Amino acid sequence: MDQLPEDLTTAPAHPVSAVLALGSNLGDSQQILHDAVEALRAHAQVHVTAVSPLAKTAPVGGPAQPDFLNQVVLIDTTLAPYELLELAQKLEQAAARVRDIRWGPRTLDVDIITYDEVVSDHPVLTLPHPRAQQRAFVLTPWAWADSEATLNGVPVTQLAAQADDAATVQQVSTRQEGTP
Ligand code: PH2
Ligand code: MG
Ligand code: MG
Repeated sequence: MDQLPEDLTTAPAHPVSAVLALGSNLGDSQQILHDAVEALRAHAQVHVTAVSPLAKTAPVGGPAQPDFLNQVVLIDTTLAPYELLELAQKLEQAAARVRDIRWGPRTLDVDIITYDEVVSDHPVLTLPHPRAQQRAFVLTPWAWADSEATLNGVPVTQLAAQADDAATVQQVSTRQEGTP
């Protein structure tokens, strides 16, 4: 962790806000996302402030693969950016994620979309997430969770509408709220 720039390893003195994007298209995706959100809620240095509805989304990039369930979670945290990345990877491992094909199917992907105002071009953690701006599977559930959100100064609602995959994103009701 020594070689990482200080802005990725410095824990904030006061909680800062961050945006996480979750995705799953292998296994019981709804349960996997639910468990990941519960693990975030249980973490002493994470305060979950909003959880988006689930989005059913067509896969973007990679090989032919099943549709995804995507969800965005807003948090306040006292973890440093790199510590938050480690937590994201721990959640992925807990979901028995096997890293094989880039952009291929996965039980759980947890990406940090933004962390406070931090801008990083470090290959270990690029902030804001370099592809979020083009991805309705991130932007649309983010806008559902926070209709006022902006990314790089642009309203997330506007970016979501412009994204190539916008038409594939459908809100799904959860098992708890759902009918039989
Ligand atoms: N994640 C990717 C690549 N493509 N497509 C959808 N719909 N949802 C994702 O979460 C997703 C993707 C790489 O992480
Ligand atoms: Mg991803
Ligand atoms: Mg990822």
